[in-house]
Amino acid sequence: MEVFVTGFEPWGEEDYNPSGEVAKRLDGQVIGSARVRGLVLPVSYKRAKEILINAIDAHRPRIILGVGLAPNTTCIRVERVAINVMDGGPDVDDYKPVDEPIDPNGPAAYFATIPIRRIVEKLKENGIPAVISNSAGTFLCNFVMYCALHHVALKNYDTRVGFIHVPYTSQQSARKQKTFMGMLPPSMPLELIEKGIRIAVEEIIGELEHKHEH
Ligand code: PCA
Repeated sequence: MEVFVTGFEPWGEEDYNPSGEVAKRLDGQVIGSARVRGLVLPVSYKRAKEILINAIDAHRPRIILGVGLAPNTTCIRVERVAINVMDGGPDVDDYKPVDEPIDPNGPAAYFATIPIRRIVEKLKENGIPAVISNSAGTFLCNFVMYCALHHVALKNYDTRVGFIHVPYTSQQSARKQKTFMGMLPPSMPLELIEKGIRIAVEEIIGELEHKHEH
């Protein structure tokens, strides 16, 4: 089976995006019975959607795991839900939607179709701080998660979709000038972020294969 791991390019004030780095690192890797295709998306509503949907139709992945950077977040956040709202920007094409629906005919929200609680537990067992998050925001990360869930629903594809927010890398935090309460922002080594995403993919595959056996 094929697994998409998507990440993002840098945008705005962020000159480095760990999510895109992880997608690049995992591209071509084999995890269990799956081969990973890493996609690095631009932080552009229009272009990210086109690239993502074309890739889904071309490759019909069994799993799509989106990854994005959440600046100033303290740990890995496994997202529960994507909402039909665009309310953040500007993106890199200078588009700044306010309270716009992603699809006026789409449902208000979709739940992730990956085992979010099992992933969080597994990450913590491996010493990686992680929580379930009940909001992926209203910018590109929520958008990509919604677009993927909406597209596979419309096309009736048998594809699991989820999204994970990651913190700054340690090196990225060490480069920051601005301090928050006199400190640098929370961070995680890139290797640990990558390991966390691998574990999430393993859990999703594990659940699918377990389902198959019964
Ligand atoms: N994080 C942003 C968009 C791109 C990224 O990596 C977000 O959380 O929406």
